[in-house]
Amino acid sequence: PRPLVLLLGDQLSHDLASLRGLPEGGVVALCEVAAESSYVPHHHQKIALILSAMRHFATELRDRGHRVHYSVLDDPDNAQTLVSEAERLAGLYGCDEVRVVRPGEWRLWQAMRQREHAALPWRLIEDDRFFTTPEDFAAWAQGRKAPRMEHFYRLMRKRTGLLMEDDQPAGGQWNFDHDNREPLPESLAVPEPPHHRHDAVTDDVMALVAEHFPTHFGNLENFHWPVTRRQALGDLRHFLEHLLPDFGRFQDAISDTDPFLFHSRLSAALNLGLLSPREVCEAVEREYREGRAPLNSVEGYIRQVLGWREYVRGLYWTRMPDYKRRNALVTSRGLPAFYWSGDTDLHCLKRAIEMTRDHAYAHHIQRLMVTGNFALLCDVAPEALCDWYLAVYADACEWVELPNTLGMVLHADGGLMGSKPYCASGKYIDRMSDHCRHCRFNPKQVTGPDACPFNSLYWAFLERHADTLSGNPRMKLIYGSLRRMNDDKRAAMREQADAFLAELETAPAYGHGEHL
Ligand code: DLZ
Repeated sequence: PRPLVLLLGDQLSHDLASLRGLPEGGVVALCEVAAESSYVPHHHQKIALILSAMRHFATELRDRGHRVHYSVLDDPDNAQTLVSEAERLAGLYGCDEVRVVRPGEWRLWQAMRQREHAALPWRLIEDDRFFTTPEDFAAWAQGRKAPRMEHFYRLMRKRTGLLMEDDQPAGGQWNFDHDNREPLPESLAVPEPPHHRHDAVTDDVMALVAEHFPTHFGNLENFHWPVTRRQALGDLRHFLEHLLPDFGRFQDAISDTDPFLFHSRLSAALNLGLLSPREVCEAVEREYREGRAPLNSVEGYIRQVLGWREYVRGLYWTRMPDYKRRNALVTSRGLPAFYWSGDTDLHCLKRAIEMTRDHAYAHHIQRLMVTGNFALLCDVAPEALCDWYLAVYADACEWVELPNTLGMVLHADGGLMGSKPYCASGKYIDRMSDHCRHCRFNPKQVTGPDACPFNSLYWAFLERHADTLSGNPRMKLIYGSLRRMNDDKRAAMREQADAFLAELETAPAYGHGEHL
């Protein structure tokens, strides 16, 4: 056989299954294609990261003796979609099959599966860089009425032995979240994040991105993503030494000035394949075993990577393509226009969007409780919000972005990702952040000209969706409070929220306008 191995932009791992046992004469192809950079208006830094990492990886493969074809975006012969470009190259090199590892999106998986029995057959290979395969997950989920991450996570702990002492969890508990909810103190020194020097490859790619995608969101000024495994390992070391010990306790805190706090920001390197989830979890566990990091930090981190990350991937592959069409709360509002500009008086939203624009990053709790929560409370349609998250975050691949946005943030999957929606009022944001003191709205007021809009939106959301949500046992308390409110107060809140929503401008869908 003379295979062409197609490597995608998020398959940059030297131990990738399709690279193993490659026969003499096999060709490895990496393809920059217009179709992948434009199906959503990806952030400048996301495109620059992926293309620079692909170009560096191609060089590493050549250094290891592989025969590599690298298609650049502006090659006039480039067929500009992954499937057609791979087939063009297979013809060019006289290859008799195309091999590819399961991509990170159902859209591509489907397109590739349709070619399995073509004259030039495609061979699809399982991705074994994760702790589980979609098949494993399906077997676990089968017959469970309500699959829950917590059960899955415990099984994964037992299976891998991570943070286990014999058959018991380290420290006698599976979960230390109650220690992980500290707001930030008045003053706090956060370590400087690692900066990587841009080499000529990254500079070239940055110029290409500025030239080809001038209307896409974001800027390139703060580009510090690791574009090689070596740099990613440097970021991992930085996280272990400087951030992990405090990661846990400040995990849910939000700062008006610091976009990163004690978060690892390893998700982009993990999702592109520069780091493996196993090596990251093992390194984090070692910090606990050797007494350098507390268990609440270490367990909290491992739960993200071993629990949530694998769980969302399992849900994605076992529920697609139906999952993407779920809209349990039947919402239809377009994306608020200020998600593309940051131009809003709601200070928490303004800062989360500005940080996203400047870094192609916001941490979990900003994504969930600020931009996500606001969209939930405004009945933004799942598709509109999901496309935004997929576009603006450097770490966003659909397998992880979709369950997190459609499921966890918008509760549109009817409760597979979370047993209740993560809706919250301005009071919660005030407790966990220092945004409100810079904001013209008052988080303690529900109605009136100075009231924080999150408050009336929150109660109006609960009212609007009472049919779907009030029977949920985890929502009982809050619906009790709503019922005890007198009618006048409820009417005033509803009016305040309706007036706000009536003024809220929405952005045109992608492809119908400019995104700056
Ligand atoms: C996101 C992205 C972009 C912007 N460009 C490319 C590309 O030119 N070539 C490529 O192979 N992959 C790219 N990607 C990543 C793919 O979109 C990603 O591999 C699939 O969506 C599956 O996760």
